[in-house]
Amino acid sequence: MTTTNQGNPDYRDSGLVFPPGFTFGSATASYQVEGAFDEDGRSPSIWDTFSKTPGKVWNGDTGDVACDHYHRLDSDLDLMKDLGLGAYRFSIAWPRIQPTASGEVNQAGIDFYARLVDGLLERGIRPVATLYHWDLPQYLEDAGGWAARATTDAFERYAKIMGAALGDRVHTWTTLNEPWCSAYLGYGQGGHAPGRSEPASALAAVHHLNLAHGRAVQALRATSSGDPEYSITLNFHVLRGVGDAAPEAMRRIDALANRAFTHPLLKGEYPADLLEDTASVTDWSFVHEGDLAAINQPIDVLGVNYYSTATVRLWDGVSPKQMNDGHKGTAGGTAWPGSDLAVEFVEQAGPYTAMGWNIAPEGLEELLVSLSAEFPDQPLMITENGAAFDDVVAADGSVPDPKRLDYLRRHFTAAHRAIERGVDLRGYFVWSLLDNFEWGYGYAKRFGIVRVDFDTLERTVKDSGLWYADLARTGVLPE
Ligand code: IFM
Repeated sequence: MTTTNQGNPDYRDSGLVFPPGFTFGSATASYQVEGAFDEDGRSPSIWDTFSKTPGKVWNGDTGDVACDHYHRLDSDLDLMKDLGLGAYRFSIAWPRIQPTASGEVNQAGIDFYARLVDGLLERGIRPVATLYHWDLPQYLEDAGGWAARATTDAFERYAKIMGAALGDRVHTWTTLNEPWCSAYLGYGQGGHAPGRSEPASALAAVHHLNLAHGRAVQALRATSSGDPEYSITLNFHVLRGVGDAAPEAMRRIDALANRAFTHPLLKGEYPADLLEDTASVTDWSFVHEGDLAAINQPIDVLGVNYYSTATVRLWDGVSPKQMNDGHKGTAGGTAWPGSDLAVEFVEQAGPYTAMGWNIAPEGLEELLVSLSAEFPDQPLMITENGAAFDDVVAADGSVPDPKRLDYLRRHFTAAHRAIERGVDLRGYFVWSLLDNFEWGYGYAKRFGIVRVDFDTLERTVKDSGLWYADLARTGVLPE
């Protein structure tokens, strides 16, 4: 690795050389891009239900059509090849695979993902498949969702099916994407599907998601006939604190948001302070004997999603603010209505992306270095990083997006600095390949390095996509 101008305080380096074999990929998720919501046997997920509930998603947008990726698979695969991607991270829609409560397998669903995986391999792109990126079959939510232990049994059965179907060809299995969001936004804060605001259910969901991961890794290992790698993707809170009690505020959120996942997954235990902090909400009796050993499976890579930092302050009892994932300058938070755990997420200094998230590449370097210090034998992979901005199409049809390009340059610089500091970072997936359905924000927020015109569904590679193609081909951070 060599650097030309390392040390630029703005993290705006160029000429940095990434290590040989470093993976340059891009990512999407099923509900955000596929569309074809009721085709070939797919049944509704919690996001179909949620997005069709008035007032839940901006503009009433849904994933019914999304990017129509389901019908445009071949041309999207060609696009990935043109961009020089080394790997593509996608997710599998569980309701396509097991559309009914009987659990019967829908072959048409398997066939779609087999075509996707084969199409990637034909083009020399490694398939990185996530089993769960938030589209829980609605029938499972009706039976209790992630607050119910039975959902982990169902997930294990689903993992077995996918291991047997694609485990000869998938390069990396990822069990879950961002279980923090599934548990806390879905069952605590309520801004994501299924939209429940039940603190005790959110903590039960944390445990059941952790358990589902451990069981799925074992199920995938037992059924995959190839030699895939195993992983999970977490979204970390890189914390700053304000006020006299800043260390305490940071400790509480670190326990809830970070260590509630890393410690059971990688150490086989829940942090004692997490159990103490949440004692008024739950007694954690949903943790059964043997669960922690089941959760603590060796994984080949830990997926790291990073967008921005979060600044917290202990609630002073005067101005309780419900934490949410759209508050200006925050990276999201955790709602604990009615509990004494309240920590406010306070506004941070800009600049901001169109999500209102602060741009802080140094937080990525800090996160990678701290994870590597705490888990020295655990290789890391950035499974999501990217930015939403309000793009403007130029008169010639091109999409100049200098702010996204600058954001990416600064975060790739941060990743490179972490590597130089000894972090075993294996690759980087830009979020996202395509503009897509951004959950509660519908189609209002564009994260793609490829623009999607949501009227015509036409794709246009943005300037950031052209820049990324250069990086992916050469392994050198371009000018
Ligand atoms: O679009 C999401 C993705 O589904 C999960 N991680 C964060 C992205 C941007 O909000």
